[in-house]
Amino acid sequence: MLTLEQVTFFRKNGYLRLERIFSSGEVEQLGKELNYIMETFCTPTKGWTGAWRKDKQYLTPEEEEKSQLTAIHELQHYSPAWARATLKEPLVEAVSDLIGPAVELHHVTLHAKGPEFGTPFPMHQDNPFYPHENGAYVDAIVHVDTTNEENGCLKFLAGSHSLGPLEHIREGSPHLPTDEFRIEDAVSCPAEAGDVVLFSIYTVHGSALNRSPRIRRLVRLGYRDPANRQIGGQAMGRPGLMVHGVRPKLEGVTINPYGLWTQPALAVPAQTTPERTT
Ligand SMILES: O=C(O)CCC(=O)C(=O)O
Repeated sequence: MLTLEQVTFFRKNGYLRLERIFSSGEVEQLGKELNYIMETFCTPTKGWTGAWRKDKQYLTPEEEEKSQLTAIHELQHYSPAWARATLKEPLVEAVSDLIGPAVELHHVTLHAKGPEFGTPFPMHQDNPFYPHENGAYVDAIVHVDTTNEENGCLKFLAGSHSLGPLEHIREGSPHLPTDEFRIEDAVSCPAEAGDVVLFSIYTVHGSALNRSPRIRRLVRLGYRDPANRQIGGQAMGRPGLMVHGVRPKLEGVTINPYGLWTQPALAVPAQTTPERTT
């Protein structure tokens, strides 16, 4: 599915935009079911916490006060359009070209930035939120809305995935020191509704405020090599849907009748990881 050029771009930069994975009809249905979920089950918050919120790179005091984020996990438990999205053939084929052949869905998370004061995300890796034994893990951001500089598109530090797992500040939501990892140094990755942006669990990324008059809705689908065992954090202990290939047999690892892992203790010491709430 991916061209050699696309694979080379991902290996070098740690991210890759895939155009038009979802048709306009599919995006419309995804947006409709997402709006229902948000209206029915969600309460907006101010977004990620921590001392970074006082850093003028990200927020003025007024913006800090008014910033808004709507988040919810596991949309596939609420809506068939989102259940189908996790299995979308060109998407899972692309992910399998990067970490496959076997690919397991790990989680689904919505980040909807409110209009005018849609909260920014400080530079971070996703690894501290759901650390795994290795880097065979790709996040796929489904763009329900078109993104640009005005509404807080994704921004990446190109090549930063090669740094491997980094220590994060853990006061508030895990994030990197704002003076060392500056959002100004990141490459913007604007995308159209229906596009998907892939990035490594180790790629440093963030996004600025949504200053546009409209909400900005992105949904993250986390995919991993099923042999890459989780160490802690979000969705720990829960096997996911196989979306490409079949589950390999791993020594001592089974799924019990409750649908949860039975597996030997990890050789890697468990890290203290906060539950990701957004
Ligand atoms: O939604 C955004 O703008 C940022 C998303 C993000 O940082 C993440 O999903 O890890």
